[in-house]
Amino acid sequence: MNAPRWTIEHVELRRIAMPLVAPFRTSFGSQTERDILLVRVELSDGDRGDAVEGWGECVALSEPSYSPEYVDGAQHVMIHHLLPRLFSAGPLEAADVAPLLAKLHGHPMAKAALEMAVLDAQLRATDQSFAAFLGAERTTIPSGVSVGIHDSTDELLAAVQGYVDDGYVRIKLKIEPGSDIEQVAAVRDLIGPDTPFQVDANTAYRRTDGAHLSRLDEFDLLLIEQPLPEDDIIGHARLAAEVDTPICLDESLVSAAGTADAIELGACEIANIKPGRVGGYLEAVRIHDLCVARKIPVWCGGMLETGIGRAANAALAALPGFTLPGDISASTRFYARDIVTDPITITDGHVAVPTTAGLGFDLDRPFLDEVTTGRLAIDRRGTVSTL
Ligand code: SMG
Ligand code: MG
Repeated sequence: MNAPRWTIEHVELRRIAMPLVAPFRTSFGSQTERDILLVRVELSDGDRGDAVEGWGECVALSEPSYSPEYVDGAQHVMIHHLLPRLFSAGPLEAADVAPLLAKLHGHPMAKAALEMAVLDAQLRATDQSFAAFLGAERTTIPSGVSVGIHDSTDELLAAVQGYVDDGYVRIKLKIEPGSDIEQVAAVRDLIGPDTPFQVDANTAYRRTDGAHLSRLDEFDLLLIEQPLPEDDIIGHARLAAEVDTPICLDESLVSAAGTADAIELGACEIANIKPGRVGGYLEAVRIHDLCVARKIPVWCGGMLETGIGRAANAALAALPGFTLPGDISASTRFYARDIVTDPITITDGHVAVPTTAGLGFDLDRPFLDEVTTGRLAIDRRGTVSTL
């Protein structure tokens, strides 16, 4: 193995505002636009001297409602804690980022975005696609869509019909107490018995809801995602014993070690892998590998990413253990226009795995500038300046 040879010369943190095509409601709140933090790094290569650019996307939401992170906090921890460690580390590569930041607790989404930017730059510099780097051989992946909670069943069914018409091969429905059994029955009736269908509660239920959630068993769902609070691993294990539909964890899985424990305890029959939630794509691969070894099916989750994050997710989801369709819907599912020139599209219900060098996207720079709400530059001495 060659010694790592990249030096982070310069970092830019860019905030963009991306309106959603329609509000997206979950059990924890409604999103109408995304305030997204992008990371741009410039790496220099001691041998050649040319700087190479890479981009990462931080998946933290504007409020700490999905997980403890939020976008202002992610930006703060990057500037004041994470970046100083990376700048002072000397030559590195993407695999070094997580270990260099490991002594700082938490903040997986902020850490993941930094690792992602270094990875993108490194792959571009070595002219390698992310899929090739991962050893992923599939060239297309099945595309699932996540459908929010709607005010009425009629509106919900109209939305689901639209996604079925778009060709999505799997429907995921957000649920919460009071918007679950009846809506699931109506959607199952609409899409018929053969369309893969699953639900996501985003922690909205309690341990005592086992009998209620068992009522979902008759609808032949692929899984129930994160019914209980994220720290309630034993509760999920009990629910998994009580309910026939497999229990899948999302919010609860924040590391490979924790995932292994949840599986051992019987709390995680299926795993949703989200690189941001677990601290980066490389940890996501470790979780994939351990799930394959334990025969736990995995699928790739989504955080309403732009074309940057979605491209990387599509490559990750091409690994062989991703046997269930992920939340890798077309860019137009959430955004009228994306910040890349090659946004994710679906053909016959599938997404093409990117093959270009880097994470697999090409920025639409004029549009990126249009949606930019702020830019900060951070140099190797830690000086922050507004651009
Ligand atoms: O990116 O297609 C997407 C959204 C998938 O439902 C989705 N994500 O809990 O899995 C989840 C949610 C988290 C974000 S909700 C704002
Ligand atoms: Mg989820």
